Amino acid sequence: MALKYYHAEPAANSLKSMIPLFEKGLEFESVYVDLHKFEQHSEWFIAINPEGQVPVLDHDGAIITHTTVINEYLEDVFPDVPLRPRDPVGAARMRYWNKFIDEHVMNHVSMHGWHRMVGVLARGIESGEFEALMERIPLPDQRKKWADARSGFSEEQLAHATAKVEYAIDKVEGALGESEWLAGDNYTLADINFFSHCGMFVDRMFPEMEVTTRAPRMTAWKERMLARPGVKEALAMPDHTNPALRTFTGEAR
Ligand SMILES: N[C@@H](CCC(=O)N[C@@H](CS)C(=O)NCC(=O)O)C(=O)O
Repeated sequence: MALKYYHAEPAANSLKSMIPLFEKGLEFESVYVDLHKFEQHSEWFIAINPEGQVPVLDHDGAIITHTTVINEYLEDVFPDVPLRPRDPVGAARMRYWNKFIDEHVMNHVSMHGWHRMVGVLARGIESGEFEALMERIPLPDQRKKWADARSGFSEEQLAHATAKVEYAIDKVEGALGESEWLAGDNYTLADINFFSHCGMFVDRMFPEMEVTTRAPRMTAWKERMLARPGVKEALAMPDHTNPALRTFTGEAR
């Protein structure tokens, strides 16, 4: 049994499938893909994932992509440490949250991240070289996202994304008034999903939202997440982000 995990920094999608690997105590070979050097669009990586995105799980040669799919796969193959409720209603609740986060949270937080970080990176690339890099991106939506990040997302796009993030925070805060974890009494893949894409850094990314006062239950939940052994191990993985691009507060450097 050999597991290989291709990933970038421990944040967002790369973190989301790394946490279950650690929670389940699985041994895996970590393969770092350097997004700053566009390795995700290089020939060797496209041969593994034709969509040119991380993360990717290789299990004995079977290639699994997309974090929610990877996490359910890990659950099916390695169920001993469960991160999905075993009863169908609990599993449905968890999947409801995963669908909500994948469709209504992830891309909106990501737009702000790209605006602040990838935009700076993309604007640092000479015209001509940038267009050549764009040609190597297999997914048309992703090509557009890179181009938008370079020119800067519009105020309207960013305001819409902010409203989606605020809606998600309030929804999560409400749910945590009903149960300790998002999908009920147990820590599940839904918590891991929301933490990786939003809960882990939303207070730093949007200080004007005053998240700690607006969402005290979510703030306490974040501490419970940070105390999880798998979360600790995943967050301790190397972070090669160029410090000049680590601008969660958005100041130009
Ligand atoms: N739906 C995919 C999204 C993967 C994704 O957006 N990965 C990002 C990193 S967080 C990526 O590879 N970005 C680089 C690029 O698209 O050029 C998943 O859940 O795995």
